[in-house]
Amino acid sequence: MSNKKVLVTGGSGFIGGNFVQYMVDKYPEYDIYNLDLLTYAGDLTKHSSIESKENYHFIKVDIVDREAVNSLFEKENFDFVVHFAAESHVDRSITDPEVFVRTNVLGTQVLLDASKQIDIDKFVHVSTDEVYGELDFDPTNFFTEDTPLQPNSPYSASKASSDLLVRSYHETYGLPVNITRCSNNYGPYHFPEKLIPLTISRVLNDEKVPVYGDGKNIRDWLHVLDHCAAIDLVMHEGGNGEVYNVGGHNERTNLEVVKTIISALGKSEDLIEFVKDRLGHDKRYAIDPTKLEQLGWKPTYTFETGIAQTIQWYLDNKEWWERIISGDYQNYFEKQYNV
Ligand code: NAD
Ligand code: TDX
Repeated sequence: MSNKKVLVTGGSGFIGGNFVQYMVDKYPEYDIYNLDLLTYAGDLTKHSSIESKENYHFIKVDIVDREAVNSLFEKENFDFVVHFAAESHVDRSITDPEVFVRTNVLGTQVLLDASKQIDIDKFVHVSTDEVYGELDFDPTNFFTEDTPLQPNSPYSASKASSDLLVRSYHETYGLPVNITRCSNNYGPYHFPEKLIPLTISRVLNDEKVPVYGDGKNIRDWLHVLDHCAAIDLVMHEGGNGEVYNVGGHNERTNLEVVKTIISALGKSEDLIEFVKDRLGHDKRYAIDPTKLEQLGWKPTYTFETGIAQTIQWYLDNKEWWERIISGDYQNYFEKQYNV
């Protein structure tokens, strides 16, 4: 295989971080560049096992900084851009939408402009099933690539906006692109503001777990490493301009997820606390992944094997998440839940 330069934006976050490690290990002949601003969600310590490898490079840059991004692209002439960098937490977008527009919309546009100045093989835009809005509870209804975009939160609206910009750069300037729309990820290095790591960390500390509304909202869970393999496949084999949904048919209510974790850790369901519902809370997400399966992708984790592996990872890596929940994140958590 030939040498390629791969720019991964947001490579210090949850999914981008897993993807950087996956790529550095799988493609020693590629140069992997992790571009990240290191916001509250970015963490470089997770890369201690790869930081001395010759094919790993880190660059601290804000994707909205046009000058810095342009000069980097002129210097490095990347073959692939895999774009994860974003503000990613729905609850934060409800209290502070502005930074979501700045990073997710403007940042994507800056990267697209820089990409069209060089001869790239592919710009892969990592998006989300949330751009499709919500499904009802009819288990035969799924999001397909043709489902209309109907985002309901400022987060998903900013992601849908960036998807449309990516599409327009393909149609207008002929930029080679793919858009992937994945369901909820979970796994190692998931930031403990999100449901699964929040539940694991709080249950381990014998703290109450806030469940929004009646806990009956449904999410479709995918292990982060299955998502990484999907992106690897799409960047190399995806049809130019195509959108691919990513999901493994693992629908669970939030209450089922929380109860599974509590039971695996041998704790009491008294830890569950029903709190006020999220504003505009989407009822159900569920992905039809047929198009990606036809390209050759198949998930390797079931929810049962994935959640067991993830719980074990949080037990083995207490230091990582304890540091996070003892810092700035704690202030956010107290403000969010008035505790
Ligand atoms: P995350 O919040 O864990 O990580 C985001 C990363 O982007 C962080 O490292 C952060 O420092 C970086 N970043 C933020 N603003 C930046 C800026 N202005 N310039 C450069 N870097 C910046 O997010 P995640 O959960 O890993 O999600 C990654 C991507 O995948 C996002 O685009 C998200 O919309 C998408 N996605 C996430 C999920 C999920 O379940 N987490 C599901 C589907 C799609
Ligand atoms: O404390 C909580 N209690 C609770 O009941 C939190 C944090 C969440 N929830 C509920 C809300 C959702 O129905 O759990 C579900 C999952 O919530 P999050 O972990 O915040 O994920 P979600 O809002 O579904 O969005 C995630 O998946 C799609 C990612 O954060 C997005 O970046 C991705 O696009």
